[in-house]
Amino acid sequence: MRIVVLAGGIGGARFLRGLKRAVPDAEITVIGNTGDDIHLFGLKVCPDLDTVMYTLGGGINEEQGWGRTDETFHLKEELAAYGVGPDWFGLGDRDFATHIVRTQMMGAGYPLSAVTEALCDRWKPGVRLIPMTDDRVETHVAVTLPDSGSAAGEGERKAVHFQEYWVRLRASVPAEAVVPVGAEHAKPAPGVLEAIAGADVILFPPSNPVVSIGTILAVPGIREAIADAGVPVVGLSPIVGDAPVRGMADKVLAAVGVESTAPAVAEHYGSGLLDGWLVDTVDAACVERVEAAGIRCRAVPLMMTDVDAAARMAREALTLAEEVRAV
Ligand code: FO1
Repeated sequence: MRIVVLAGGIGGARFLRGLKRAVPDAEITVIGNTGDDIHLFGLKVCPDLDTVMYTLGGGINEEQGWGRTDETFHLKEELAAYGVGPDWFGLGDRDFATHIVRTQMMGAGYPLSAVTEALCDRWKPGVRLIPMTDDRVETHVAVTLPDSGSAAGEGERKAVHFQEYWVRLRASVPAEAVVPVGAEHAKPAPGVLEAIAGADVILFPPSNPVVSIGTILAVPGIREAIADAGVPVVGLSPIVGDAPVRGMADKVLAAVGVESTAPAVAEHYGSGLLDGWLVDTVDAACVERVEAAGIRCRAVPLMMTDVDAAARMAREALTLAEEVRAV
C-alpha cells in the first residue's frame, strides 16, 4: 500500500511512528512543511523536516518533541558570549551539525529535497521524506505588539517570522494574519505530485491545519493534486474537546476565522478535499455535523500517549479510508 502523509512537526512525526508500526510493509511518502524554516547564524534550519527525521530515526528528544536527545548547548553559549543571538531559539550542538551539513550542501547547489534525502541516509526514517517545495517559503504572522507607552489598544503592528511568534512570543498576542510568504510562486518539490498521483490513500495527521498542513496546501498544485487523486483522503483532528492537543493551533485558527473545534477544522478543509475525518470520542456529538458537511466521520480515541496509541489511530484512519473507498 502506498500512503502519502502531509506532515508538520511533533504531531505529524508521532503519528508517522504509529503508522509505521500499524502498517510496516506500506510505502510511506511524507510531504513535509517547510514554512517554519528559519535562517539563524547563517544556517538554514528546517524544524519540521528535522522533527520527522529525528523522531522516526530514533534521535529525537522525546520530552520536548523537537531537537536531539542527549543534547548540549556549548555552541549557543559561546555565541551568546560574543553577544550573537537570537537567544530565544534553542539550537543544540548535535542539532547544529544537521544545519551545517544542510547549509553547506545547499551552498554547493543541491536543492533542499536532495539535501533532505542525504540527511535521511544517516537517520533511515523508514519513509520517503520530501519537503513540500525546494523554493523558499516562510510563514509570517501579523501581530500588534503592546506598546507600554501608549493607550490600551494601540501598539506596533508588524509581521514576525512564525518561529518568533511561536517560540519567542509564545503566541501571547493574537495572530491577525498568517501569510506563507513566497508560497504563491513555489513549485512542489520533485516527487511530490508523483507521490500524490500514485497514492492509494492520503492522510492528514493531527498537525496544525493552518501553519503546517495549510502551508503545504498553499503550494500551487498540491491541493489540486490531492483533490484530483481519486483516492480516499482522511484526516485526524488536532483539536480535542475544543482545545489543541498540543501547541497553540487555536491562535492561528482564529487568524483564518476558524473556531477551535474538531468539526470546524473539518469544514475548513472541506468535502472537496477531505473524504473522512476522525474526531476524539469526547467530540462524538459533532459526528453528525461533519457528516452533514459531506465528510464521513468517526469518533475514536485520538490521544497519542505512546506509539501503540498512535498505531491504533493510524489503523482507524486506514479503516475509515477503506469505508470511504467502498462507497
Ligand atoms: N520550540 C520551542 O518551543 N523552543 C525552541 O527553542 C525550539 C527550538 C527548536 C530548534 C530546532 C527545531 O528543529 C525545533 C525547535 N523548536 C523549538 C520547535 C519548533 O519551533 C516548532 O515547534 C515547530 O516549528 C512547529 O512545528
